[in-house]
Amino acid sequence: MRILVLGGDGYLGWPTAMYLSAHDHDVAVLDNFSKRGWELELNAEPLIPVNSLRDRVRAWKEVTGHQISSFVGDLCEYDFVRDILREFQPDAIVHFGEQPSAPFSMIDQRRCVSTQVNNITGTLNLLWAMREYAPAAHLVKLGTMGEYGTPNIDIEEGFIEIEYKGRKDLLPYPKQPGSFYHLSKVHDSHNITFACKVWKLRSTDLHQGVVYGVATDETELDERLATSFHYDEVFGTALNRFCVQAIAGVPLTVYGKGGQTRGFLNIRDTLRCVELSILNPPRAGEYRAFNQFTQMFSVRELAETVQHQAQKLGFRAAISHLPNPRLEAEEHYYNPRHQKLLELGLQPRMLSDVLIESMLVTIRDHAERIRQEVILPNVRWDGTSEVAAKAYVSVL
Ligand code: NAD
Ligand code: USQ
Repeated sequence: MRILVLGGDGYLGWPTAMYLSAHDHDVAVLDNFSKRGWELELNAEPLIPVNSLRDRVRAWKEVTGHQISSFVGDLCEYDFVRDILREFQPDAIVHFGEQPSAPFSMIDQRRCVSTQVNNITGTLNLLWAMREYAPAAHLVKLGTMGEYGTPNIDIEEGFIEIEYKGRKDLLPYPKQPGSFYHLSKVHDSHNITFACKVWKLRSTDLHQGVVYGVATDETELDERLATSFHYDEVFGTALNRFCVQAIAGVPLTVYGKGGQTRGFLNIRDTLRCVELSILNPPRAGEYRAFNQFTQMFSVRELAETVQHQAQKLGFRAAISHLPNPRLEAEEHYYNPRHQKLLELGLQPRMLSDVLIESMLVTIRDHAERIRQEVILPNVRWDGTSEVAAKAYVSVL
């Protein structure tokens, strides 16, 4: 199949592009390197050095013989998006190309607005370009479990059957997102649903949980193929951060009570879920949602698991309960369904001692690059993070 991976320079986009290319698909990546700009702006570089996209594409060809094409440009430029779809004629489009961080969207007015403008405009441009030049293509869109929030009832996969005053309907599951970033995904979901309805496009909205992991089969082929692994407070996610903190000797940063429970998955399962979605497309006009995670943990449990493993390697890995910079429930009911990808054949890789140990060992190999000043949280959900944002900029 011809597959276009948007955001193909990112943490998930680059490994996905390699994985699909290794599985004999004709793959192109698109990116505008905005993430590399945000990293500079916040002085938060990935732990493992990341080569330029051009060098990674070249190394991939050298190592495997497979070609990945690359397009450099902004999804917010409509003419660019339209030209690429007209030229590449994808069968499937995997859309990772958005600003992915909740804390980034909460730093200040500028980052909030730019997150929503970037994410929503890019996706709308894509939908219009698909309508014009690739109406049969399958849009596999990366959304988030965070669209649902943490309601006190079970979470369904996208839709819930409701009986009200004697009548029944299957309706979109209520959304209670927890940041302006998560809200951008809700807006995307609504726009995609509508475009599928009116233009008979087809889309799978992957409501993905928090991803962890530093390596995939393909990144392990050659160090030049490494992906962008973050541990800073803005772009790093919980388990990845805890592993780096354990190695750095920084007490693991559990926010508040740590009872916040989320769905998690290994980065290798992200790739497989995307592949399964592509191989089993929806019909024309169909918008469907899959909840994409394999296990649930509270933040406290995760920290204790990392602590246990790190101590076996001789690291103390204390745990600290910091005042929570976010506004979120710290103890709550959480029971989301996640059957649809399992029904398509997903065989989850569970978080194991061996897996955490291998992450810790990889991180230990790069320990000299860990910068402690980017670890502690400064971004606050109450809108008072401006000082922190200015402090970041003054570092430049
Ligand atoms: P990432 O920032 O590493 O990758 C996103 C890529 O998109 C970056 O390379 C960036 O330069 C590019 N991009 C952003 N805006 C663009 C634009 N307007 N035009 C062209 N390229 C643009 O993020 P990631 O962690 O790989 O996440 C990928 C996607 O998956 C995001 O949409 C994110 O919201 C979603 N997601 C991530 C996780 C996770 O834990 N990492 C979990 C759930 C969902
Ligand atoms: N948390 C801590 N300590 C930390 C970091 C996080 O306690 O050092 C807590 C947060 O308060 C939150 C939970 O861990 O309750 C998850 O936070 P996170 O930073 O790991 O993940 P989140 O901000 O939710 O965002 C990440 C990705 C995003 C994706 C989302 C999936 O960055 O792209 O959409 O996970 S989900 O969480 O299911 O919405």
